Amino acid sequence: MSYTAHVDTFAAENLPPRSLWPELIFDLPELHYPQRLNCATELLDRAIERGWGDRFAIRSPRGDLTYRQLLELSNRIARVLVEDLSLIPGNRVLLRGANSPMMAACWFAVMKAGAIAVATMPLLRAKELTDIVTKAQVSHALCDSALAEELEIARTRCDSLSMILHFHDEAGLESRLRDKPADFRNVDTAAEDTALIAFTSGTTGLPKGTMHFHRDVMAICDSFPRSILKPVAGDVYLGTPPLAFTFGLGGLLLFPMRFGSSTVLIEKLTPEELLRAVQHHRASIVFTAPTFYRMMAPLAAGFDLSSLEKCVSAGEALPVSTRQLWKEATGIDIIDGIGATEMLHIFISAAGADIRPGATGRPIPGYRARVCDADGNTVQPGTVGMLAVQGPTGCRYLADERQTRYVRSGWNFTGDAYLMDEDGYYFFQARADDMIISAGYNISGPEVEDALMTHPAVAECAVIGVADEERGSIVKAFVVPRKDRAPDAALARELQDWVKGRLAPYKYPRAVEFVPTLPRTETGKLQRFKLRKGV
Ligand code: 3UK
Repeated sequence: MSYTAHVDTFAAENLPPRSLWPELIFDLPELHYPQRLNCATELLDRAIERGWGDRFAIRSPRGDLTYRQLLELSNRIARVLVEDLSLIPGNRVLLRGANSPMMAACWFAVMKAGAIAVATMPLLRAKELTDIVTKAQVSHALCDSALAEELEIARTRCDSLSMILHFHDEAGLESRLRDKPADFRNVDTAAEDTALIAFTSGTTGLPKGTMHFHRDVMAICDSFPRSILKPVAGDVYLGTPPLAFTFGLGGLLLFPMRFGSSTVLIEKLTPEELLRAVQHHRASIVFTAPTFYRMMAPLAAGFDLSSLEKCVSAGEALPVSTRQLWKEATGIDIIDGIGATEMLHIFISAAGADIRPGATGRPIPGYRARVCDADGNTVQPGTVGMLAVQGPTGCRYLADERQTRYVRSGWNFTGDAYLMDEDGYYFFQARADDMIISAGYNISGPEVEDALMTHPAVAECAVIGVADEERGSIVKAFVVPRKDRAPDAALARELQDWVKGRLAPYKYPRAVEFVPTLPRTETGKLQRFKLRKGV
């Protein structure tokens, strides 16, 4: 590792041993990168060399930045980090803020300085921040002044964290930028130097930190967008996932920058606000979660969405009924894609004529996948098993024993039950922990949800197994009814009959509970474990 540019060698020391890494494949010529690579040089400095300096890189309610302005702002922030806060290459820098131009510039500044970005979800509280700061031994933090409080509490519990600077604060980071020159010499990092540590929340245990290299950042830009999204320079990207979630980092920052497009960064969006923003900014590409498409569909007619061309959905399975509702409302067939923090971004997807409703798609060029039995052997097409994937990116947990659970025999096991058909299309079944075993039958919670969601009275729903003396578990549905339907026993019966008419009858929900909302993460994922625990 003598070629590393990291002076602080924490990352290299805490990577899993190479023998526990997944096998990495670089089949495609566009995924061959030089040994020395800094993703900020590639995505930002190069953009100016390509003549994109005067194009808008970022648009936002806080103002717009051209590529040149974004470069200069990032350079100044990098200087503050290095000259004022004694940052050295390899240090971990926590980034805390909702999506904004400043958050994006801070991310690039950290890359330029050869440090490691640890971006955190805006809603995290002191306890969660403490766990992350401690685990990643974070030394510096750049934090939106509006979110300062919880981080200050965390700081009192974290010895490693010595420097916090607030942005969106004239007395904070902004005051230091004024007298900094607008140039900066990027640290000449190695392609395999860690660029970011992305934490995955999970439902149990301490958060896991996934370590990704400068090369990985480029690899996601040169796979999903090139083969599936097929972007053009005039594209305008917009969406909801936070930059702290790698779905958002890729879709709302890295991909647009790779292709000279612009991105709209807005701090918080409701479904209605997202539609209004598409109309206002004439967005052509939207990234969001399935539930957002579902909630936007009935509102879409009230907006001019003529600029919209491509809609990407990830984070959880896209119900067929949601795909249909969105297509009826806008004429657009959603691009579903499964990604994971461990893999950095999407690895199975399909667009255009390749879309098959109900399927996530096929492994995207650069990646390969298979469906395995409990021993890790590939099963026949049409058989449900565990999904395993390989590609140019993969799982490397920061000092974590769970590495050997995710990576086995060189393959990444995402924890998802999948089925591959004869044509090589991959059909999501359930998270392994969301499979319900009732009276000896294997029932996929999401499959029952899909069936329920085709009923016109169902706005949203979640299906789990609850303990039952006789059957082991029974299927229980939590249903958010549409406003115009009374949540009563008659509706519950109607829904049960609806499922019986569409799926094998043993899958119908024996219990139905009506609720006003469902518990979801900041990234739009259903928290079925909360329903199981009854919290
Ligand atoms: C589930 C899906 C069915 C699946 C992510 C795109 O979601 C992302 O990362 P996370 O680490 O969660 C990973 C898990 O989420 N999942 C995601 N997408 C789909 N299930 N269909 C889908 N389309 O269980 C997976 O193992 O939060 C998504 C890009 C980057 C990401 N980090």
